Amino acid sequence: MSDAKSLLQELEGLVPECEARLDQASSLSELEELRIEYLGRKGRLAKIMSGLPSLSNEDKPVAGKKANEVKTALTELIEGRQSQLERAAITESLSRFDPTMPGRTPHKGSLHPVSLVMDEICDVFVGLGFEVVTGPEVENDWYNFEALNMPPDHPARDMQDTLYISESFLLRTHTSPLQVRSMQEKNPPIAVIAPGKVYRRDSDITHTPMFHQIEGVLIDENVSMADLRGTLTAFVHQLFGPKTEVRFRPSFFPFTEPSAEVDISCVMCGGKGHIDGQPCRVCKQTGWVEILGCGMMDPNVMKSVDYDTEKYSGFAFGLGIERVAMLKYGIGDLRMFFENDIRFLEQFS
Ligand code: 2NM
Repeated sequence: MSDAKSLLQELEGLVPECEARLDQASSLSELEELRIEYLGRKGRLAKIMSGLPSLSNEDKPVAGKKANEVKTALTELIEGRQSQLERAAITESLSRFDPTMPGRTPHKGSLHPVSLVMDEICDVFVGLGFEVVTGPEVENDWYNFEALNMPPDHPARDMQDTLYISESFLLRTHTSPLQVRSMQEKNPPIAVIAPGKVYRRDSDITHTPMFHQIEGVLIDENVSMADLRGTLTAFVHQLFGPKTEVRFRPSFFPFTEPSAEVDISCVMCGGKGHIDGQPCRVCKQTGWVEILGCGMMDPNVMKSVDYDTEKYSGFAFGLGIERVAMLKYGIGDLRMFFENDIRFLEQFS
């Protein structure tokens, strides 16, 4: 049977002994070594406590209680020293911090010019009371063609080379299917714009198989060509400045009748056709550039969504984002948008 008294003495001795050695631990790793020496699984405390089973039954709980007290005291001592060392490390590193050193500017990304122009155009139409709608890029024949006055045998389907996914699914060739969906969901008055990616089987220096469009539609009682003209003129003036001239030329689209194309005075030469005596390459000396297509909704489109063509009329329009972005930023080559050259993209931050 071990001597309870000597075990208790040994236990009590641990605390002042450890305390005396704390100052020698001048780093966190040295302190960790000290912790292991005293509190580790094979440490001093554990070693003393291995004598516990041979104590008498009265002495065991006394020694157990003492052991716990010693363990708490040692832990507190070590943790106290630990926060002391940590604070010292922070103070030390701050003393080496030079607040007068120039900072390193983090690299900041920028929005793609197509996104910038898309956002800007949406903002203008939202300001005019339109709602922005988005939807699937994979469509079926009915939404992409049939509902838009292009039945299966319609020659207008040749106007766009469609990318088919299967017999009945295709990649939308314009964002008009979104307007058809909006019209199905809501009765007039309705004013929506649909921005998004569109796909056509076309690829050369002025065409990419994927590009971006915004199309819009407004339907109410007594909507006229004058409303169309006023709305699109307001839009052009906000996007290109109030001095920009606007002209409407007769054109054709399957979903509108009558239809028109809108030209604006050339943003490069101001409509003069030349710059410093040199011919303007943006408008090819005509003084005008085309920016969008539009027209009054064909009653057949309204019928496909069960709108009352006696009561309602409307206008619709569509434009290509890349084209507008080229005009706005003076970008000469469509391919720039798709190359992701950081030197090009950085210029739009
Ligand atoms: C254009 C030109 C003219 C158009 C028509 C529709 C819809 F879905 F409402 F019928 N959306 N966009 C439209 C009309 C688009 O793009 C040159």
